[in-house]
Amino acid sequence: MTDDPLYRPTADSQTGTATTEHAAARGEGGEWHQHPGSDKERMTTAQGAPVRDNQNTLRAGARGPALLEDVHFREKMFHFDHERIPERVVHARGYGAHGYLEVTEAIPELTSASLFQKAGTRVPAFVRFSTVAGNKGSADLARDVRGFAVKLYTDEGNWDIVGNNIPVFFIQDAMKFPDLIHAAKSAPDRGFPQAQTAHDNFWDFISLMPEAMHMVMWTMSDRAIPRSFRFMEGFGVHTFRFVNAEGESHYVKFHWKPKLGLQSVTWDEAMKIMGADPDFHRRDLWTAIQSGDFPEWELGVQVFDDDFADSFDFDVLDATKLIPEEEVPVRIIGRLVLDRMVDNFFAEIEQVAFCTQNIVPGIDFTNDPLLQGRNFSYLDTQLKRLGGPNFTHLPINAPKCPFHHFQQDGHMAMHAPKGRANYEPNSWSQGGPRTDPDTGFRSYPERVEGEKRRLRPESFADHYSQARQFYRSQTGIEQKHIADALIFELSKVETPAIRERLVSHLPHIDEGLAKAVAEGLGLAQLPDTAEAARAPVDLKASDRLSILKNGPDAFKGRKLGLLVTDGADAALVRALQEAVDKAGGMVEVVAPHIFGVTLSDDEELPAQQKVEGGPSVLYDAVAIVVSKDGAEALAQMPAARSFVADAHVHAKFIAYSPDAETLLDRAGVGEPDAGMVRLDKAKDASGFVKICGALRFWDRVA
Ligand code: HDE
Repeated sequence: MTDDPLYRPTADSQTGTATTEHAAARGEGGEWHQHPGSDKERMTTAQGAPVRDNQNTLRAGARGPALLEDVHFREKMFHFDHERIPERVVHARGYGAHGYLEVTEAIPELTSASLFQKAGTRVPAFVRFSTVAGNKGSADLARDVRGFAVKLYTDEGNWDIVGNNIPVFFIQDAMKFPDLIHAAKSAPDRGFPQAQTAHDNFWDFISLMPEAMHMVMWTMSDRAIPRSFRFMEGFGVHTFRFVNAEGESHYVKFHWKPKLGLQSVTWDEAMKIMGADPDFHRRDLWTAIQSGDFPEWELGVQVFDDDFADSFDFDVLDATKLIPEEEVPVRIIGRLVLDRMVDNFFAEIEQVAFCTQNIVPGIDFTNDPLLQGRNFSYLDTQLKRLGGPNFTHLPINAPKCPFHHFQQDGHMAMHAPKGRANYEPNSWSQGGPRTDPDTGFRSYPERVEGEKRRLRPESFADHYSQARQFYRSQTGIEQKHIADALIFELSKVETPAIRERLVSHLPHIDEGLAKAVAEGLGLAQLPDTAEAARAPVDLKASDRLSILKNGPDAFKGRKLGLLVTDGADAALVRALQEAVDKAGGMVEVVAPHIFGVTLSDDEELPAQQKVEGGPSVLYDAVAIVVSKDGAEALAQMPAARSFVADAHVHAKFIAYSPDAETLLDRAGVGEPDAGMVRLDKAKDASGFVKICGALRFWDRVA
């Protein structure tokens, strides 16, 4: 055997006449030996029998029929046939990573949760990000809500904060969830469209559900097309309870704030990214973590009491409402760092089972009817998806603290409890675990009374005021994106009455928005305004609701697409690489050939993308450093022209070497604006990277 990492089939392995003897020692027995990438172990069947030939079935004669007694073949094929489990009914497409939560501020006065007793406490964490509507194989950039589910392995049990990247939800009562999801997913008769809400069923349902209007503003905003998981906020959505050691309770809403600031793509980019790299978000997370650039979020809490809840304009139990940060500031109490990718996608990302019911002493639920319904749904869905009640035995789901109980048996039980007692109380001295009345979980003894009825409280009736507040808190360009998104989506709706019914809600939110959408749809006049259960009121605008008002002003964590050709100015290329590196960003080299180019100093520069596979939509900013001949050649290539034209249309910052002007010209880019920087000298590079911190030159498209 050699150390050659590449497997080359030998004549033997193709004919099956002999197999290579592995020198490695036999397995120790009863253990699954995991040596990532190692070829030193002997291949066996699942039962541990050594395998001689993994290429050919057992046949009667070289050209004869396959034999039923080929147990190796049958076992292998049987297992393959059962490799898939049902995908999640929502949030099927996801990606995740390991990390930790470090508490930066202790809050024992608010909660007895063990992790919050001392600053500096670290607990392991696993996070799964997801899209909601699309199937497992859909694309990352669908216009959709993103799941932001966090499992914290505390020393008093697992605590799951199963949140989203949007702080409110479409519906107020869990009873409506199956309808919402049926309407959003592919139509049952035709099985399309996939991973999008731009179709009749979704807008039919939504236009009949005024309570969804606030959430619709968020999903039509750029929040629904994040640039990456690393640049989006997360929210627990519901109001939860903190309970301290004295049994006192405060209400709490959970927030995750990305250290790198907020950023989204434009819709035109999103559509193109879905073609160029359907895995754009998962690749981004993978690359960042593998390169040691660990994504980080602050954990923040909005804490308030009954007095605030009673005086607030809305019901804090209504998940279609948020509490503006200007009214209850977010207090930062921790940091979440993702620093390790999974070893195995299926074992961890696919099998992780989040349940809103997983809380720990010191945390409790409120009566939010959406949360109450979720507490039933998540456990139920895991049973179906993971095939039995023992999914908590899977390493990704098992607590990392000691756990002892009398639950037993069932499909795939992996624990083998010892001893005679499997019930409690018992009087055996080795009788197993006992409950602890002092430290055991205690529900907050909230007083409840009322008639048993199916009722939506009056306090949930204002469906438009916060939608209006959200819209009016956006910058002009963000408002335009909301209108454009509504026009796009409703233009895919085939039934005119549904389009009009949706537009009839918009005047409650904003007259200008209603007119822009009606005009964009070609409606001759605004339809009659929908009846409102309660007339909307003007609320104070909240800057925290806008992405652009909360963007970063640095290129850290971002990516420059560097388009080069043979003969490109080596000093300039190096200066750009250094400046981006210094800013904490990444450079990806795009060239006419994947081999790369030879720079002006005869040094070779390897490429990461061939120009057809590396469109500018994959980058936050672009630089074009080319020779005169190179520019001429690129100008002949449609992909190179699109690279430039798209970067321009998407308001990106563009740097270019003087020789690139031919290409800019041929790409239809007009007079250079302040977002386009001609790099005459290598030392201009750092200035360019500095202005890239603004991420987009919006003036170009405003
Ligand atoms: Fe979920 N949701 N959901 N959801 N949800 C699921 O559980 C459900 C809601 C969220 O990465 C399912 O394990 C109901 C709000 C995330 O594995 C299911 C209702 C929020 C994930 C389910 C809601 C979420 C899920 C499907 C209305 C934000 C992915 C697979 C009452 C606060 C977790 C699964 C992961 C997944 C039910 C509404 C977030 C069917 C009934 C609101 C991030 O149990």
